[in-house]
Amino acid sequence: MTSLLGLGALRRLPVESRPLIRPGTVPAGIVHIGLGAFFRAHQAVYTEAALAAAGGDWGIVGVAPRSTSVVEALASQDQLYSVTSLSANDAQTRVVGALAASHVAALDPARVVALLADPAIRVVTLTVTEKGYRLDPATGRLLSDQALDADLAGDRPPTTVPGMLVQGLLARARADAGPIAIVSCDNLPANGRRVQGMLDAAFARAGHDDTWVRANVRCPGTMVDRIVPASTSATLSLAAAALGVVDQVALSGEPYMQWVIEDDFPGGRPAWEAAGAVLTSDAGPWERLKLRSLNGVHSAMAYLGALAGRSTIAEAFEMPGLAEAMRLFVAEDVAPSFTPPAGVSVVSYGASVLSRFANPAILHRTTQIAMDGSQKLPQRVLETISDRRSAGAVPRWGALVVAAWMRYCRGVADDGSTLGLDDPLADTIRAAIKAAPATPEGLAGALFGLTAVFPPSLAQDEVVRSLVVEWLTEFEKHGVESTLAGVS
Ligand code: CS2
Repeated sequence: MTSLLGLGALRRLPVESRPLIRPGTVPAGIVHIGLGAFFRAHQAVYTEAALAAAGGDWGIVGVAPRSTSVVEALASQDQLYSVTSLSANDAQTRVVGALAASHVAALDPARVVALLADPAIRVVTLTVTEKGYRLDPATGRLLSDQALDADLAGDRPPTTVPGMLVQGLLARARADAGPIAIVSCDNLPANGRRVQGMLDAAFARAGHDDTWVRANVRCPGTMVDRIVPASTSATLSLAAAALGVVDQVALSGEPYMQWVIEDDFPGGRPAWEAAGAVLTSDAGPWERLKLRSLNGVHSAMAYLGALAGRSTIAEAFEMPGLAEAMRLFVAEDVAPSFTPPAGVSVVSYGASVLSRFANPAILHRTTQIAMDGSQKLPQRVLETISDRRSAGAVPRWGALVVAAWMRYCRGVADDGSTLGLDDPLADTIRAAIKAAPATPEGLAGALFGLTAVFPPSLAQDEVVRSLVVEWLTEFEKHGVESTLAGVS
């Protein structure tokens, strides 16, 4: 049997696959919550490159909220794992050495609180997905549920992300352990301000004094970008072939990556700029650019592709008319909806996004991206539509995306096969659809009524509703594939 990746295997790896730093030698300065593929192929890669270029005590302690499998595998591999960058005709595998340790919060919640109160830790980064913040997608307000309220009452170890942060920051204040930055790396709108708002609301609801937090905690906003699909057995085989050892948690992703970070770190930070990140005073324009053009198009392709039986984004890209519809969506609806970063053309950015989505080596499942639509739609599509409506425009392509999501929510593809609805609001969505007539008008009426997703101004907008109903009617009559083939 081939041996496992680990410190002992490093010398036998091909030179170009070895970590950029000596793993296990850099003291921890960052806690990262959410040990998923995206963090390991993005922020960890940037941080390792920053450490290699500029040094610093910025090793990362990874925290998986619940899942034990990645933490167990990492423990058996001395915290090492590999990322393979895949383009159409090239694959480059490299082991990342940025992780100092990893833990499962659910198994040892007190450890997470203690880490946040450790003076050596000066940055907390988060990839906990949109729903992990427990915020209402339409308004950004902190939700109320049993687990969160019990965490905020503070009479048991925390299980939710806001609960971990509140209890960790209270412990840090008691220990007077110094200032810290809490950095969301999720695709939320104005993610820094959302996290700040979440902390403010959580402290207020729990009745805690937040004087220390106001003086010592900053929440810089970020824009994060790299396509990193869920790993499959093919990903692991590719890594094993390149490394000559088994990596049980190998990842693959596109070669492209980008990170724009607001430079507001009261306790210091790694020299991420030495690794190619952009440090700025306002990530907002980058964030809107990426959420509206990249993620908006991604979600559109996921719903349209899945409805038409395409299992990956690259396969969906081949559908006649789809790329053209997406090009028109970006040019006619997204580009005029906001002011992009200086010197950036939204249309050119959109074209480069489409060429990334066409990468045939990236097997990104449409159903993976389709997940959690209720949490994603507002910032990816609805803000574009609202901004265009405020300008008096008719956002036909934005309405196409909303219609695709609504049809997907019915749970049936155009060939009659079942589509799973994986969404925190799945029960509410299913109940609303069931209670409405099975017509395009009925479906639109049921889902526009979801106040957690659609702001009242959009739900009551007759222009938008009739555009959505028109697309739903086309889908019902001809199916998604033929509807798109008619786009020009
Ligand atoms: C995707 C993103 O799963 C999704 O919803 O749209 O994960 C996307 O791949 C990344 O944001 C790309 O940076």
